[in-house]
Amino acid sequence: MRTITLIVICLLSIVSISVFCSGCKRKKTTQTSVNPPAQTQKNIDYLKTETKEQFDERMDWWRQGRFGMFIHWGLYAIPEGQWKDRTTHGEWILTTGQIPVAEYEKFAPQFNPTEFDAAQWVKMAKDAGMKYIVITSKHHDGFCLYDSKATDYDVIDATPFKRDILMELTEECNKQGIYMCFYYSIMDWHHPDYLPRRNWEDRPEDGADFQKYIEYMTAQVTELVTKYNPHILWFDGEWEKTWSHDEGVKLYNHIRNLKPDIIINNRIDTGRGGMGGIHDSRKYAGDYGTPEQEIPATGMKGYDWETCMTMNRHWGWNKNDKSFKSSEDLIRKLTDIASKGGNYLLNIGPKPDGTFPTESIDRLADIGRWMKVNGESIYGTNASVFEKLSWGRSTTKDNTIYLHIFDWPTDNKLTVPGLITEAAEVYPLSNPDKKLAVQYTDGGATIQLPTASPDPINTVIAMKFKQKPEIVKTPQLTGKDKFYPDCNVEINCGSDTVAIHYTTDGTEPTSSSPKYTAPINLADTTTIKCRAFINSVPVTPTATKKYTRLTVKEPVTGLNLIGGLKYDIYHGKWEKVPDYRTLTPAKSGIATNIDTSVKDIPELLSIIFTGYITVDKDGLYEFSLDSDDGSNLYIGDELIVDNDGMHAPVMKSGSAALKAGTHPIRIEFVQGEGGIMLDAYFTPPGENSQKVPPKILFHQP
Ligand code: FHN
Repeated sequence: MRTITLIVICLLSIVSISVFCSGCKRKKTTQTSVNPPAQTQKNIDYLKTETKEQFDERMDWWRQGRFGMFIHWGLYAIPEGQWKDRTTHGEWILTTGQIPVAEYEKFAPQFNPTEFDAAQWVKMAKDAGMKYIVITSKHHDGFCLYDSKATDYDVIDATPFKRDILMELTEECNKQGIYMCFYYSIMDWHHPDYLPRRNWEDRPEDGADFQKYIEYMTAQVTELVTKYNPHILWFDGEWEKTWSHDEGVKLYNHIRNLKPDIIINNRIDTGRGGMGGIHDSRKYAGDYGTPEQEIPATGMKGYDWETCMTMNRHWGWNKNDKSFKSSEDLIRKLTDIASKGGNYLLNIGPKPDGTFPTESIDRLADIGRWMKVNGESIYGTNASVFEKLSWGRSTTKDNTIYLHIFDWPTDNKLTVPGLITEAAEVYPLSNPDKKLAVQYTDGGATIQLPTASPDPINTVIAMKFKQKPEIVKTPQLTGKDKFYPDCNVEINCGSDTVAIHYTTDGTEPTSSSPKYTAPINLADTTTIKCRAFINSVPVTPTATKKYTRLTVKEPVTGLNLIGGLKYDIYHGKWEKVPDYRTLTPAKSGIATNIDTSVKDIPELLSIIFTGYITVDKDGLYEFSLDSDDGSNLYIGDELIVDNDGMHAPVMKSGSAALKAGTHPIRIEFVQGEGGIMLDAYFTPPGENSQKVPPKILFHQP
């Protein structure tokens, strides 16, 4: 009898370890979520109330830091990228390997990274010159690298390791002066209430309640913030249709009310705009843009942004992936990003034993050696003041310009185009005592470099000025390229001390052409060419811009109008707006707003809105469509906004010249699979951009 009892007890204990009920922790609580922290929960809408000064103060340490370590670590490290006969998996292996959740859970008892050493990890980040660490607290697989009260699918309850990895890292970061930050995935392939399911898996959707999942996620985010006090919450996995802009805003404010100075990336909301990292036309929640595996060609003017990037091809550990970027490539990418005003979040995928890949360790050490000498040319810098430098990049800080030389000039003479202010001193950061000679000519400077490059990867030269240096740039012409009835054009080249000469007949400007002294008024279609001169010597390329005066559209009269636009919905799968004249609508009616609220199915449809718009004054109207997927806007038969095709949320605009009165309008929308969104904005003459209000939309009965 005794033996049988013992066997039964052992069996029961094995069963209880291998089957995880997310949302409850057998040993500690029967609740599906933690109690909210016992504190007065304020309810401030930070998106509406935070001032620019407050925002700048909150972002300052991050802007100073410029460089961080990303860490993707979890159960997905156990298979090391291999599942059955495929060896190219990474952190997505549950999905890319189509591993049933119950099967995937078996990795948990194998997770025992005995070599994990928080002090060593943090020191490697610090020695590499990194100022913050963002680690996956929970990736898409739902497994938590910390002691969560909301689930037993975590490192304490589900693995033999039983140590709170995030707490050990947090304590070590606090000790070594590194900002500890957490990645958290909204998408959760493990939690029974998360939707949608993977289309290949066998777990039923019946009974799943996404609102319950939101409560679970909110509880986890709350415990992460209140127990570990992270400096950033780095959200991800926001792109599936069950997550919404409204939920993103709500969660953003919830977190800010818990910890007002925390920074939150833009993937908490739905404004990421794909891998480009930011949807720059509408205020979404989130403090900075998150381009991934790419560096925006000209940065993101007016936005904070951070490029996250792998060292090889995988975020999570893959033992077969040896395609690590070189240290030179990584240092130059860091420089390129900083020269465009961004941060660099460089990823490590630790091994199952808790060590970093050797290749990563070597690159961190190389980067650290470069940063030790040149870090001041990265930390707290702003984007380059130059348009393009053939030999490298530039960063700026206060009255210092840093020149990052990738390609050493064969004659050892470095041309700095457009610089017309003399520097007080010029020297290599690797040898500040070695002052360099500079020659200043019209519209530029030439630095006499040493005969050999001190650092072939990137030698940094500092140019220190007594006052803000003046840089002459190719003249910029203001104003939209379409106008009505007239427009004023301003020209700027970054300096008030040089002459800009221009023409309006399409000919090349010379020093004898009219000098720009005040805005140029245009009443007809005109091409302006302009160029900067010093002592009659041209010092910039010529800038050209054509301004087109639109033909004004006369209103239609004699109509019997009723409020609202007619709409027709067509079902089908298209890559662009279909030719709906050949189709039969599945549903028709009258719409008050131009949006997708009339939809009768969630995806694979097209909606056509037709009717009239009534405007109260003559002038130029800019229309914009913000949509996921495609959309077009016509006034009469003219296509004004072309935002067609399958894409993440993106806004496109166009202009029309309208006389006061009523004009025919048509909006076409097409939706593939996934996220769905349509908003229409317009900017009447002399007003700000605003949603097209229902009161100016009509149809004929
Ligand atoms: O799906 C994730 C991916 O696994 C990884 O975490 C990257 C890192 O930014 N984010 C998502 C893909 O955009």
